[in-house]
Amino acid sequence: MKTLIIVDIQNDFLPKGALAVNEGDQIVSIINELIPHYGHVIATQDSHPDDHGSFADNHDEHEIGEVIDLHGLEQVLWPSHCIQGTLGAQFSPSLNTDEVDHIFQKGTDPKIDSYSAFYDNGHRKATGLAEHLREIATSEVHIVGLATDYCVKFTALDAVAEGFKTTLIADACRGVNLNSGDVENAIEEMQHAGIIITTSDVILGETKL
Ligand code: VGL
Ligand code: ZN
Repeated sequence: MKTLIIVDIQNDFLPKGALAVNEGDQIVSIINELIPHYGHVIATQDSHPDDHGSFADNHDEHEIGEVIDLHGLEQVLWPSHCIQGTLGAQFSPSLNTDEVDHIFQKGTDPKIDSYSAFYDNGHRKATGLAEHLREIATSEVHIVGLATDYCVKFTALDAVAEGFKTTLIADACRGVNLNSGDVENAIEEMQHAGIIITTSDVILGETKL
């Protein structure tokens, strides 16, 4: 059985959001089209407390985009985003969540960031997603969402490392591109790790409804 993992389609990552990903809104209708092609659908949510260590606002001496040491790990500083209980943390109203079977939240610990939906950035604590996928007998995951060079990449790398056959649907993702070439490099890194890179037209044509 195949599972679709929809990464962080939240208002703060869409145009006008606190950490807007360029063209992030353009993938939502593609994701809605993909959803009925999967036996199981998971959506992830970045879910930060307002004192989260990844927010530049919480470090007087530092600015957005700087890389600091956060409790022993390199951390990019972001604008405050996806704060628990805010509109920015909610799924885009355009995303069809009717068929979403399970929601996994990450980034709740103020001391450590969590780009992957499987583990925090230090690989210290699991979210339970891998166990969940094994429980429902998924052997294959397909990944879409935001952002290609952060949460999508680290979720995909952990998925393949956990032994799942992993596919990235590239046109159903968009990236931050803090440095030019970040998205291309992320896709190359995923490919080298054994992740299959495809496009939505292949998936939509493959599995006729
Ligand atoms: C993300 C930066 C900070 C993401 C989350 O969803 O890719 N990026 N928090
Ligand atoms: Zn975040």
